[in-house]
Amino acid sequence: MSLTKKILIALILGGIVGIGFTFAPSEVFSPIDTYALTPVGQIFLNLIMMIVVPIVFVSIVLGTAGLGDPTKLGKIGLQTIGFYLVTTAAALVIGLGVAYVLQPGTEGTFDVENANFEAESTPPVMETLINIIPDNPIEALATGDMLQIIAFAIFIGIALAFLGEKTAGIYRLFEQVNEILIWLVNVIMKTAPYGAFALIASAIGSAGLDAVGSMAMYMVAVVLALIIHAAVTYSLAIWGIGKASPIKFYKGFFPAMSVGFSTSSSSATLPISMKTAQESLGVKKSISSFVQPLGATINMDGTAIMQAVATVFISQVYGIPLGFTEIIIIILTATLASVGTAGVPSVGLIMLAMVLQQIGLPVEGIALIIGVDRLLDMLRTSLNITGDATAAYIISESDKRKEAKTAQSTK
Ligand code: DAS
Repeated sequence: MSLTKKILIALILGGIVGIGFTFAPSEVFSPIDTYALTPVGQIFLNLIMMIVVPIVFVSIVLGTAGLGDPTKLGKIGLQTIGFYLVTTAAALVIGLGVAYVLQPGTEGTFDVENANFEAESTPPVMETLINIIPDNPIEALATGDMLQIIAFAIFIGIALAFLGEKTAGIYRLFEQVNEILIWLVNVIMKTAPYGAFALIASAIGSAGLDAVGSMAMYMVAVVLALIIHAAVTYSLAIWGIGKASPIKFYKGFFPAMSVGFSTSSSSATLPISMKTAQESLGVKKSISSFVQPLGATINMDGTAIMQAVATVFISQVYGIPLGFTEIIIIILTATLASVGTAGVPSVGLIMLAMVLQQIGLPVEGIALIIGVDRLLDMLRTSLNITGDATAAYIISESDKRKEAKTAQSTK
């Protein structure tokens, strides 16, 4: 049986077990969760997190050096960031549109009296952009500061491209380290079904279904917007620019989406996302190694959708109307907010606090959605990494067409 099927079965079984646990007394669920589900899930998460920093660093060094001509790096970089900004803005518009149509905050009763939420502070966007250049790359690697790791790796890759033969040995060393890391990804992926089962059973069992009650419309709005974005925005890009079948793309990328769903972490899923994009979708290694790590950090369309729906939901619950100016501020803030945050579980809530503060909505409104956020985080993380893979796929396909045209014209 293929790994994809094993993960799918694990997710379905885990979901059923998790729902079963919501009806069991906590004396039954807690020990099973504490001594079985959580440890198994955390070990799986740690195993894939263990190789994230080395694989991102090595992949980007090789990806940048592999692009060879630095002007090509500039072109790929501009195409990548352009695609990310456009799709994130589209995601926000879809999220806002669905929220205004469904009006999730006008149905049901919400306990605003006791709502309280301590927002973690996030650095101002300008500070984040300046700090992309690391003043201590070893510290960046040690602390897992993804944007700084990416910047440092790009500099090393450009140097390798310029130095060519002089540093051929170093380039070969990076290639061999990459082989080791890919071998480790393959081994770790064999544990994915067990990790996926444990993570989803624990998440659903802990969240409980009672939290879903009054939040049903909010959840429906988020899930509907996520589906529309995947079915329309990405499919149009895959079909229109990638000249390929979106169905084939999603079938090929499903294993990575299922790991993103299980882990709720774009960063943790990155090794599998890149492996799947390269092996199942035929994305060029040099482009995948550059576009996907960058996307795992700065491109989070699923998160943007949650933020758009949550902002409208909270404005409706508190009876604070949003004008056109506020809508523009939401789109700008949410697009920029995702630049500086790594793809880890529930990071979207921290960024949501930034958006709410910008437009003067009560940050404690986040307390209303936190109960169901873990479940939605699984879905939106799957979408986040799919957006990164879509960018890598269409840029790789257009690059292949350009190379074929050049080869044709030189004949
Ligand atoms: N879990 C985040 C990610 O890894 C997304 C989020 O929190 O919204 O992409």
